[in-house]
Amino acid sequence: RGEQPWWKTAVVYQVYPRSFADSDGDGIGDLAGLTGRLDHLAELGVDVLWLSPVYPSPQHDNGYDISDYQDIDPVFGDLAAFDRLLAAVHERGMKLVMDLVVNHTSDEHPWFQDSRDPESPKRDWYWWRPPRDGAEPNNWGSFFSGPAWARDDLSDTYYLHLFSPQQPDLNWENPDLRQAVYAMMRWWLERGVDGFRMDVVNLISKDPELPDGVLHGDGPFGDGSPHYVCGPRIHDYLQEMHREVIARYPGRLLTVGEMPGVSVEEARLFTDPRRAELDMVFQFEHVGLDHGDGKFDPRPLRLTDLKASLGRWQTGLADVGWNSLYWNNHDQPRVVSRFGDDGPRHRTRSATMLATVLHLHRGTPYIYQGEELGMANAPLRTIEDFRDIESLNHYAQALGAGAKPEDILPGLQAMGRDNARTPMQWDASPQAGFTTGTPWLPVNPDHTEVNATAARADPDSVYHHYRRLIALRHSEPAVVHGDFTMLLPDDERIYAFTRSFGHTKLLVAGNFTGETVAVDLPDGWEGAEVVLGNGPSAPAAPGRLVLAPWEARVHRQT
Ligand code: ISL
Repeated sequence: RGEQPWWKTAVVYQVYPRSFADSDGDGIGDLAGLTGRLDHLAELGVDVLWLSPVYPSPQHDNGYDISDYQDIDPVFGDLAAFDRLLAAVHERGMKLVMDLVVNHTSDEHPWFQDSRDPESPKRDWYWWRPPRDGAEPNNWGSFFSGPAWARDDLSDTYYLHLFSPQQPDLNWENPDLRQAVYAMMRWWLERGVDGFRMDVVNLISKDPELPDGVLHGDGPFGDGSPHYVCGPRIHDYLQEMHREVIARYPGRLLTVGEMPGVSVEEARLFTDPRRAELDMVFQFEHVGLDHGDGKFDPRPLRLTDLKASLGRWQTGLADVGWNSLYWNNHDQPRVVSRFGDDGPRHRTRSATMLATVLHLHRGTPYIYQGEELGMANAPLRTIEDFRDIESLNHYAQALGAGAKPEDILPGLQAMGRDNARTPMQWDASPQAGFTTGTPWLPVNPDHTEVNATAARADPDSVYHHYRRLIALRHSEPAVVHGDFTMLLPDDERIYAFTRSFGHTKLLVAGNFTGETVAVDLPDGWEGAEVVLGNGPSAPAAPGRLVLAPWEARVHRQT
């Protein structure tokens, strides 16, 4: 197979710095806190730390609204603290990947402040348009409720914001803007960082005509996505970025583009090494399968849909490209609450089953902080419990449209992003060892039982299972390189597949229910060795694959 890129055998761990570890008691996590907890990552065995944004920011979207790309927000520390973190990561043989948020800046970024002046050379760095009939220039809605346009009184024109009004979209049509972004990326790489996770990077190319979107349902907004999701010049921009930045550091970096709405066909183009764009993308299909009419209208997941979706991505990126594998990030509800069972009886079993199934797919797995402990959704009761701009805006908009709180809250409780953002649970002490002060978002009361200290002491914990999964990936080439074949596509209870590499074959099976389930054992697997399981197995039966509630097993033949 020749020389393979290092990131194919790697496991990435995402840190949401606000919620990871607070060293100074202000209730907000920081770089010194994270540096003090790096052994947790090293002992887990992960290879890469992806750090969510730590740049100066008004924090309207917890740092995804950046007002200075080349500094650290004082709430997290300073550049010296960053350099200490980076050195400590490298000392442990790990790499550090930064979040790159260049679809938009904060409205407080000097670029945007300059751009407000119609005569400024930076005017064209953002999307300014005159009013149409005294109102918004087109009918697009924003991701965070309301129109995608805000009016600036200074020039009586509108600017585009696909997210909040405090996150104006950058105009990538402008070559000077692109060069400024590349220079900034090189500055971080010279400082020693090892790559970038690129926020909504498939939205950076817009059709400059900015045509109206098609209206659907009874909402006021048109769907602008055909005009900015994987827009007309997206591949040009990413190839240019690769030439100007990434190619200068051959073999060293990891790049992953976050891409809502990306298709398998497009992902093949983005991740084909011969095209020199990105190493991998985050796609969203599998985390949209339990959405009804929008993400805040949840419906139960059908396991057959999950298998069809992930199976299609496995096949689609088998010969060219590479998958990224994730259940969780800072925008998604906790997977044990979502696709597993977070009750006391099944939490460990279902969390470890979900981990096993995901990590045995072909691709690079991403673990979101606390996932390795089986952390669950937050007990968010009233709207006062929410902090996230997306949830608060959705609530206000739905109330305004006449909905009642009791109709809006269940969707927010199930899907709201604050579920993922409660503080990391280090121990059973009152603030879970996260802070000595008052945390910005309350710690989950279940931390008395679900925490890193307890998990380390228990060989059967979710934590030790993740550790074993990572070790298996590092020692068994079939996990990294093996071909993927889905089994039982029509079964609603068991997720099963094989991986084969040379003479080695793995059979992976996970029970997605709270009952014992038996299916026919595929030919040739009778009596095969179990290389990894998540607890006591159901009694075996000849010719049958029997799985206890939420059981997962990896069998191997050589
Ligand atoms: O959760 C979502 C809204 O319904 C997603 O669509 C999410 O907004 C989208 O995946 C983009 O996410 C990224 O960019 C946002 C930021 O708020 C998210 O935290 C970030 O991951 C804007 O920068």
